[in-house]
Amino acid sequence: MAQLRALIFDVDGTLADTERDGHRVAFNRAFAEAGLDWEWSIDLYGKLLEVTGGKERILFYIDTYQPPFDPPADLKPWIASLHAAKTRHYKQLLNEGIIPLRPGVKRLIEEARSAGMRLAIATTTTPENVSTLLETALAPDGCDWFEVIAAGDIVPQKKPAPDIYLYALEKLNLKPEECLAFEDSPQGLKSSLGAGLKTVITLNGYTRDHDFSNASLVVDQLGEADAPFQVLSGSAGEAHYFDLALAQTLHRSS
Ligand code: XBP
Ligand code: MG
Repeated sequence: MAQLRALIFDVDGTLADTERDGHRVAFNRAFAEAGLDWEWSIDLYGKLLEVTGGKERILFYIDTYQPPFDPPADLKPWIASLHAAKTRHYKQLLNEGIIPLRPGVKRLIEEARSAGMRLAIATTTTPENVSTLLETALAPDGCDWFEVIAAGDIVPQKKPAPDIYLYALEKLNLKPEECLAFEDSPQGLKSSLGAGLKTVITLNGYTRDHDFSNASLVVDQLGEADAPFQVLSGSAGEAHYFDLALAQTLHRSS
């Protein structure tokens, strides 16, 4: 039986609840700045999350909700510059400190670090979004806590394809059976499972009604000693919150 050597974390929805009050707001600010009358409501954004990646999400929105849209320039570079403005607004929101890490995230990462567990990130979002979140919400040197930060356009296909997890595994030089992944979405779970990783799901407002039956454990949050998690599926034994001992137990179980 392989030893557990690394924890690999998704970012949006898993480390922090970034989508509704972060990414969505940043997209809307970029649209307004560009003189567009597009407004992504909380409900509409839930539907748009089906498509991962901000540039891909804008293209999907144009195709589905705005035809026939006549872009002011070539579509791809125009979307790229609109998306760059969105990234600027998103980082500004993070710098305002309005989006904290989810319960238990910092505690688990600190525990894993002290125990010598290797840490990695596998996300669809833009690399500078990840570093800004880690530096503002985790620790000023938070990026250095992760051996591999696999993010954005570095792989051919975004989640639900397994590419980003396979990339992280390759950089870690580890096999999937030596790692445990943390995700929040069906697209993320498909990606991590596709790379052969056992996966823990922490649900959020946008993902709580989805099917996660193939996950090793589904909880509402990682939880804290004084704020226990709720187990939605799988077994957490006697645990009331997610710690490294539970990660080891899940990793060992078939
Ligand atoms: C979530 C996503 C991302 C963000 C937007 O990624 O789908 O697209 O919503 O990020 P994950 P960008 O859960 O894998 O972290 O606009 O920077 O693409
Ligand atoms: Mg996610």
